[in-house]
Amino acid sequence: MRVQLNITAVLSILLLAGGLRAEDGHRLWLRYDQIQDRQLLKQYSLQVGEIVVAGDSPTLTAIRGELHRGLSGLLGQDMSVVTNWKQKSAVMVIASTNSLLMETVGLRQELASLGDEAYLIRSVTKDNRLLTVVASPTEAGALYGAFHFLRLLQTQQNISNLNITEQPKLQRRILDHWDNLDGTVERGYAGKSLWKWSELPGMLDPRYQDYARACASIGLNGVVLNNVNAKPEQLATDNLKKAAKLAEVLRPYGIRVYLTANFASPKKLGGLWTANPTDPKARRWWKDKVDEIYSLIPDFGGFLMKANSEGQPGPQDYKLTHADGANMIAEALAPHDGVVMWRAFVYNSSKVDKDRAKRAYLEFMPLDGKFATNVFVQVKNGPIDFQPREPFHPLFGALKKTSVMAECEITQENMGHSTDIVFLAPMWKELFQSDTFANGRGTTVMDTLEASPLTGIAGVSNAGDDTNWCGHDFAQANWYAFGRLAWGSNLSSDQIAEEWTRMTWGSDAKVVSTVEAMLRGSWEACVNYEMPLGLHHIMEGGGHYDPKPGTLSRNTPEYSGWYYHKADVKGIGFDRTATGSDAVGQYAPEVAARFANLEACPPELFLWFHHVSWDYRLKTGHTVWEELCSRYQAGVDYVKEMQVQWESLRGKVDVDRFESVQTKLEAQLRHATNWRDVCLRYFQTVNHKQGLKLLADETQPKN
Ligand code: GCV
Repeated sequence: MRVQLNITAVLSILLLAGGLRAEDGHRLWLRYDQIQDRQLLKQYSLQVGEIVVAGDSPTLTAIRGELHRGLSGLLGQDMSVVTNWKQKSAVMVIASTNSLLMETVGLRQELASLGDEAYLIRSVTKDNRLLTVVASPTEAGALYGAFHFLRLLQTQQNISNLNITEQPKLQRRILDHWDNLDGTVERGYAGKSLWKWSELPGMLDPRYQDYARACASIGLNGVVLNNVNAKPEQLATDNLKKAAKLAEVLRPYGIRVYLTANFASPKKLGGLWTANPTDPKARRWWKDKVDEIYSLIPDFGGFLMKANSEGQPGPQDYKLTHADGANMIAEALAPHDGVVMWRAFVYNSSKVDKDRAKRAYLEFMPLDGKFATNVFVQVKNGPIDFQPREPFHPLFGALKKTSVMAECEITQENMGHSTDIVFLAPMWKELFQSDTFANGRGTTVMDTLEASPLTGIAGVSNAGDDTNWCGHDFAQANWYAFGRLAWGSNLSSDQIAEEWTRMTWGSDAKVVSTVEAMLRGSWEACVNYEMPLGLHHIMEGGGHYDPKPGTLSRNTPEYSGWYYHKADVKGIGFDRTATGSDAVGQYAPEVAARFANLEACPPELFLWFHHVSWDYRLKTGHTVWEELCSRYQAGVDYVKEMQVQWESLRGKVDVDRFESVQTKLEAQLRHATNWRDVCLRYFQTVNHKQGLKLLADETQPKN
């Protein structure tokens, strides 16, 4: 034991001497370690000088605290924070259009033209002194600007001639937590819930503030605290007081709290005999409950609702529509400026729907224009359910008179949980850039979100109470990327990966290029080793981690692999063209034509839309069977390559995180190999094809 301690101590000293301190991932991308490049350090120190933040408010205190912490860490000296400019240079924060400081720097007009939460960062020379001005009409905008300025130093940018203006494209940028009151997290792979309901409201975990800092640093401004499979007790007064305490911690960081609500709450919590929206007592109950919430949380954002979906109660229980249900709740929220985010994630048993992908469109299109103005319809990225790859949801661009927000999944429910490295920025970019043709060519999904009367986006959080927040050090990149993209940033996936890497792992050139390279193709690799060529939903039904392509349940075919791939001796794939379910018919004609055409359909979505012979020859030159084999293999090979890449960083990143990632990569290889082997072997039992030379011998599917 004694020897062990000594070794640990020596190791720590060696690590520190080499500039690698022990790390546990807790600091996320806000590490603020001292800049190693001496010349840059000197230059930055001269340019930054001092920190000027005038005024007093919780948000200004947060800005002061963050700049002090960040700049002191990065510059390796205790940076002074003052209210008046004294030195040769300064970083000055202005958080209102009426500040005296703003007169000094002459930015009044420009600032007045900026929208809420927007900010600018300018290098200004005044009386031979250099100012870096971070200015916004709002305190929240100033906070985002302060984080942006810190990011410039963290990523080692030139800060001499700054002329930056930033404005979020979407108003509500929200993290949805599927957290339960008992501390469990549905589809959570990073420990238990961050919210310690049993300790609240008396005790406040310091991590709440760190969570708020992390979210604000990437521009997120809302959090749904609890699971969409909502317990009515979440709205009980005791729990609301706890939520109010969390709201207090998050508020200075520009983050509003939202809750999910169980539609049957008037009955189950309020003791009424019905939750029917036509019943005045039920309507009254919601009004009173909402008033109570606002008395505790004055800036409460509103409710997220999962209704008549996967067994949850809803207005259809009373033969009413989603609009009837949503509008009742919207009416209660309207006087307080709250919103309802009503989910479009609905599907029926296969007795009703031969293709569950069509259900949301069928139910929601007839309701277009019938929702109250403070209702969003929240639409998942694709028409099934957070599969590794899906085409964009046909409701994007189709709902013309309804506010639509997108729902993405950050937690890797179907992509290796917190075991696999899967960088999701490329998936979200693919979604946002998909052309809906809603108003002619070039109307992307992001365009439709921006054009919506209310605008917003939500991501299902991957954060839990694990020390490193996300279970896998690399999974933090998805939280980061989601925030950056939700803001509406035009950065490429590579640029986001680079930012995150520099902030999280340091700026050593080899580390940056290697981590970036690993991230770059990791999503495509996961698609390949799990469900390539448009295959989907062939995972096992409980944990959604392992493959289970071969099932066909009599009672619930929609939960069986076969329902989705329909493989038989002749062919494979789900025919969603006019000869099949005609799900393509739910897209704009130009999109439908592309998806429906065998030649034009992107190979990545081929088996999503088409049932073809195993011998059908794709544009790649391979038959479908050959292409499947080669893609499964490519996915596995990518993981092997990541192992080699990671190994090359031994000694260049801290030991703890190095080893943790290394162990996870070993598990990822087992996971990927298992998917490849189980799926190919199963398909081979169906098509009786010979194993292919394309696969290495040890992995060749056997007859
Ligand atoms: C919160 C999928 C998940 C469920 C999730 C549901 C939803 O079906 O497996 O865990 O429930 O989506 O989004 O409501």
